[in-house]
Amino acid sequence: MKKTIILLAAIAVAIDLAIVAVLVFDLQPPLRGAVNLTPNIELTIYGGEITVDGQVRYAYGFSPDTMTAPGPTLNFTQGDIVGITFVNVGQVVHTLTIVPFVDPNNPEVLDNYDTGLVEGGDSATIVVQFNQVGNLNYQCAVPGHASLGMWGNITVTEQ
Ligand SMILES: [Cu+2]
Repeated sequence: MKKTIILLAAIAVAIDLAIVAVLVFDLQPPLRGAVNLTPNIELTIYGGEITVDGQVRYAYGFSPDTMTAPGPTLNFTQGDIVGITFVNVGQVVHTLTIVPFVDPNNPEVLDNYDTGLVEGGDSATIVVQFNQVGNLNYQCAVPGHASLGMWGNITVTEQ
């Protein structure tokens, strides 16, 4: 009986601490991805292969004609819900994947922040809410593609 009371008290304290942590430290995920969020920004990013100084590079851009390796920096405001449509205008399969940092071979791929594999000529849309001020990246999750330039910075600034 005494053990049960101690256990219940411990659980109550743990719940209180969790509530305090959320209230005081504003612990919220840096990103929230879900199809049922309604975007306040719609963005189309094109990706594919380009040639720079005779070298094949993999690139992103705001239009098929302005793709660069690395791709353009995406600037958002905290709380923005962004619908990102990735259009693969290249020949080989690519992704657009939001990551904490660029890793060409083993990126941290989370379902809601990843278009999955997009064939040349196809497109895919992800919806992401940027909840935390700071820096993130986007990249192609196909191994080696980020090394060829298929990545970019994301900045999230205060409201
Ligand atoms: Cu790629």
